[in-house]
Formats: sequence, C-alpha cells, structure tokens
Amino acid sequence: MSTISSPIGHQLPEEAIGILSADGFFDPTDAAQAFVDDASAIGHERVAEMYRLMAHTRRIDQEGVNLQRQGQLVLWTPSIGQEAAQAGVVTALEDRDWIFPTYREHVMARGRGIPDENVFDFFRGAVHGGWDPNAYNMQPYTVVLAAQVLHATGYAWGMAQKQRGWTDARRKEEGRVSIACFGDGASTEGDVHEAMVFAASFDAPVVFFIQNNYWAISTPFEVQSKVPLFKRAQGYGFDGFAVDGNDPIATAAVMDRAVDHARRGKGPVLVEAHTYRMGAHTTADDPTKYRTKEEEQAHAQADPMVRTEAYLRRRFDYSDAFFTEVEAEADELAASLRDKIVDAPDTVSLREKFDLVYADGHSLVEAQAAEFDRWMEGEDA
Ligand SMILES: Cc1ncc(C[n+]2csc(CCOP(=O)(O)OP(=O)(O)O)c2C)c(N)n1
Ligand SMILES: [Mg+2]
Repeated sequence: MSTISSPIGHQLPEEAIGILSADGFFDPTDAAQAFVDDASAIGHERVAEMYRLMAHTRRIDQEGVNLQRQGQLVLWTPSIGQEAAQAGVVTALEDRDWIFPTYREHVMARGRGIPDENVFDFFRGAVHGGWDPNAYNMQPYTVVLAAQVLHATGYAWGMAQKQRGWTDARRKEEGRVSIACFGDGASTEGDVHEAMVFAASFDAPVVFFIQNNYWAISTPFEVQSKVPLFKRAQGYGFDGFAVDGNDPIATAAVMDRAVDHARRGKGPVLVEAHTYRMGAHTTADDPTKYRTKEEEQAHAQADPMVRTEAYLRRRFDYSDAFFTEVEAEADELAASLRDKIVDAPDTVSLREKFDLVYADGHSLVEAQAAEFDRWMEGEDA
C-alpha cells in the first residue's frame, strides 16, 4: 500500500489497517491481515451505497461553501476529504444505534436520512439544533469540543445497564451502541479522558471514533500528541485500531468489528481514522496562512472518492453509466437544496432564542434578553 508522506511528515502509522492502495487495488497492509476476510465480504452493494453517499455529500458540501459565500449561511464546515471515514461508520450501524457527532459529520447525517435543508438550518442559525434527534438517532451537531464524547458514553452506560443479562442473540437483535465522533484536536480535551475511563470501567457499548485529519484549525497534529491516538486505548484497557480513513473498505471492516464488539457487551473500542481535511476548517478560515500547497497536493493523491471509484470499476466492473447517474443525482439534490435555502424565512427569531436556553428560565439569561431588547430599540431608533 502506498503511504502518504507530506512535507510536514504526515504518515499513516505502520499499524494502520488499510485494504485499498491509493489507486484502488485490493492490497492489504500487514496490519490488515486479520481484517481481509471481513473486507472481502463487503459486497458491491455496500461499496456502491458508500460511493453514492460520498458523492452526493461532496456535492452538497460544495453547495454549503457557495451558499455561505452568498450570505445564505452563517458558516459552513467542509467535510471534503473525510467522506470515506464517515461512510464506513454510518453503514456499519443499525438504525437503533446512536451517533453523537461534532460539526463536520455531513456524510453521517445524509446516511441517517436527515434532510439536507435541516443540516443547513443549523448553519443558518434558523432552527434550534436543526433536526429532531429522536427521529434519526443522531444528536445535533456539537460545537463545544468533546462534550458529545461524554454524552455518547453516558448513553452507552445506560444501555449497558439495560442490556445486563441479555443473551448474545438478544443483543444482536436489540442491543444498541453509540458512536462518539471527535477530532484529533478534541482528543486532547479532559472530557475525552473522563469518558474513556468511565466507558472502560463500566463496559459501556461506545465506539470512540476519531477522525484524525491532521489539523485542529491551525494547530498541526504533531502538537496534539506524541503518539498515534489509537495507542491511548491500551492505557484505558480496551482495544484501539488505526485505520486508513480514506479507504472506505478498511474503515467499514474495522467499524463492523468494533460495533459488533460493543454490541456483544465486551466494552468500548477506539478507532482512529487517518484522513485529511482537504478544505478549510470552516468558511471563516484561510488554510493558506498555516499549511503549504505541497502538503495539500500530497494528500489530494489519497482522495477517497477517486480511490473508491477505481475500486468499483476494477473489482466489480462498474461502468460510466453508474458514475454519470450518481453525478446527475447529486446535481439535482444540490439544485433542489438551493431552492429550499435561498431566502428561506427564519423559523426562530433572535429574541426567541433567549427562551430556549433553560426550560424554567434563568435570571442571567433574562438580564441578557433585556439588554438585547434595549439594543434592538436603539437599533430601530
Ligand atoms: C471546548 C472548545 N474549545 C475550543 C473550541 C474552538 N475550536 C473549534 S474547532 C477547533 C479545532 C478542532 O479540531 P479537531 O478536533 O481536530 O476537529 P476538526 O475541526 O479538525 O474536524 C477549536 C479549537 C471549541 N469549539 N470548543
Ligand atoms: Mg482535526
């Protein structure tokens, strides 16, 4: 398998599980030998489903950047480059499992069936949270780094209590797991340490899924950790895997196993998916200030879309007809989304937001609301 080496030395750890070469051949790494059977069993239907999801989301993601530039969104968090990692996760889950996302899990949101306009509502600041979590078993996007890692662990702890004494058969049919999504930067938050200790102690069925995209805004991974993140798991007492997150087959195979482990009541698992944030951190960021064109070009060679397309063509004989159809679908989705978003009315007023902070109100929030009212009156005058 070819490794990606950039001018500042981003390289997959030698323990990384990779199945596909950068040009889409089935070429497992040494560490992937134990996963070859799982990877081979991933049929063309699932690979095509992942490709379609990745391609559609990439198109919607571009629309997010465009709409923000046109003043229709407050902000957008590009997911370009991280599609394979996310597709591997969402296709490994049952509908009853729960995803606890950060703010960049657009492939997972689409995979869960959340309407694009609801995701965009979050970035318009128009609706509190964007969607009903219970309708999709996916929590709202979380901007406070790592807070959702505790939430995912708490939910899983509840499941561990409920599922105590269940037979393997019942766990397989009804058992639930949670996925805690976070980034390389967030991995250094204290909340992650607490979540991991707690999950290990109580065998909580949570998979800690780190998308290591090598950057936390302008802070490079080298500053976050002296060791690959998957190695931390050993210190907490559970399994940790590094996977090539730009390889959907490898990520899917590793996630299938991690989810199964948690579902069977064997406790948490850590999966560190090595990927790359090909876009800016958000539309408010300018990556040319802190990283080189050479680095971006080196990582572009591992584009998960190119690799997955090559694999589908080579191994399963997918032809131009399929890829043209997916592209046409993506264009249609983007056009229909634009129609829904451009000049859409606000569904929550700025003033109403103060009432949504606490169920029973709070004196400090009331004081802030009063200040807001005075400011608005001044504005009107
Ligand atoms: C508790 C907290 N501290 C700081 C921030 C500001 N902040 C937003 S995103 C970010 C970087 C996160 O990097 P990483 O976890 O690697 O995720 P990525 O954005 O790369 O997906 C920071 C520091 C925040 N949102 N929350
Ligand atoms: Mg990051």
